[in-house]
Amino acid sequence: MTARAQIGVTGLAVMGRNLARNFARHGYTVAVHNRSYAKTESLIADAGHEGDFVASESMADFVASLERPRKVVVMVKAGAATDAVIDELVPLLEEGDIVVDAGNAHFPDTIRREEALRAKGLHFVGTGVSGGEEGALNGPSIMPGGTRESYASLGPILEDISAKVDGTPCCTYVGPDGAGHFVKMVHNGIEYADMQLIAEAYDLLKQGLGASAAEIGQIFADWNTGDLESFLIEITADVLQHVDAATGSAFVDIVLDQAEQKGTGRWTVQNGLDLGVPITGIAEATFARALSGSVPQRAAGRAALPADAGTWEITDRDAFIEDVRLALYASKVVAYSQGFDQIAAASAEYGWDVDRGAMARIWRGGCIIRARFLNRITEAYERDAELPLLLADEYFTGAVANGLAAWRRVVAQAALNGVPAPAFSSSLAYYDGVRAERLPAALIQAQRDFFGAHTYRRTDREGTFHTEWSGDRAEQEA
Ligand code: NBP
Repeated sequence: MTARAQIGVTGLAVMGRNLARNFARHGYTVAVHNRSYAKTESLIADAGHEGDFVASESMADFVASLERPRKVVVMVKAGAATDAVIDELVPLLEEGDIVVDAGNAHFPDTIRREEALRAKGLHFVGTGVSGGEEGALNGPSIMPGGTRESYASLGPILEDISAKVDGTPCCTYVGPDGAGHFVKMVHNGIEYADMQLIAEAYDLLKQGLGASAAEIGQIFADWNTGDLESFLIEITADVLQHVDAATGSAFVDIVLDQAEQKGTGRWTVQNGLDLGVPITGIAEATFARALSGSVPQRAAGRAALPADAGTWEITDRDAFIEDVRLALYASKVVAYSQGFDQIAAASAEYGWDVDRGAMARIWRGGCIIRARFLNRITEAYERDAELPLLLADEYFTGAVANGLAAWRRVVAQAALNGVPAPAFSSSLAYYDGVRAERLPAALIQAQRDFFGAHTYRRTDREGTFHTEWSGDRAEQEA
């Protein structure tokens, strides 16, 4: 077996197959392998003419077909399958070789695997890949972690096959060990929030205006020509205008209203809790999916709970649509601001030094949350790389202030008319919380000191204090 392939892909289901084709279409000689050989044969039969593939049935032949230092992309089911493949690969590799896990691994697994492979002299590059099968084929957004040394040889190849926006690749070095998979996880969490906000906007337009799916689809299509322009708004317009062939109804009206998830939203929320970062937009979106799937609870609620709500009285249709648009934009800014806070907190906690502006830049193309708006985020971090709150950047402060009154009206109308808008309303609550001069957290600290002697700090002098609540109520310095 001549070692002539520049890169290898093992795991040739939809994602791996398309990534391998993408490498080949860019002129790389690609070694390909899959546990069951049928997928390898099918790739060669269907796409072999697209470039130079070297197919191997065994892992040993696959490894032997790669130039050194070997670059092996593992694209299998996240979890035990990834460990099984790594265990099979590692004895066949030599010092300096690079293993790239491009699946959706949970970042603590990536930290563990990177440490184990580093001890054997191998590079382990946990890499986020977004864009689904279409992105994998035509240019995804790629978020590689691992060592800078590995990026020197691997990075140019990944940049080459990534999406490009204004000639700039949607791929850059993210940071050590688990940083790439962490950033991909937050990307997916933000995707949850973005989708939930769009769904709430749709519901408000539907209930408020009594508009049909197709009419709302047209509203989204109009919005996609402005600040909200994004892949998710574009596909929403498309989905809402799609008609079910079997019934002739709007497609969205025949889909069961129970949203599913694969777990990256849940991981993002769990990590937000671990780090103490209030990612309320992502959390509400994740819980909204959970509520939608709570079948017995919804049946009981539907049967027993009165609405006691008002009825919509919209006199100016265009003004209401504009209010919902502004509320959607402002809530979206909050969700992204929170997600970028989480990246900053994790970067500090795990020592990653992630450049947030660069993350916004590589999400502009290829991935599910690609949007015009991300340019604004990159610009904000270019103005101040240490920006403590994205919302407080001058552009976003202005953009949100412009829609603030509309945002309040929409959230109030949703509450008054009994329409659930958890992500809209919690985003507004976050906005009001983060800008508040003083929060009722003071009372919580007092309560904690009362029942648990947890102590408190004072506004007028330094130190930590405790009041003898059950005694003479004298204050002591703790
Ligand atoms: P799947 O997640 O469905 O995994 C199927 C692949 O894993 C097949 O190649 C299968 O081999 C292999 N595999 C399994 Br399962 N167990 C194995 C084991 N013990 N040893 C060796 N190989 C094993 O494929 P996918 O949908 O292409 O996704 C691949 C990765 O990319 C996943 O981590 C996914 O989360 C991630 N991802 C997917 C998307 C997407 O849109 N689908 C987007 C972004 C990231 P076999 O053919 O022999 O069964």
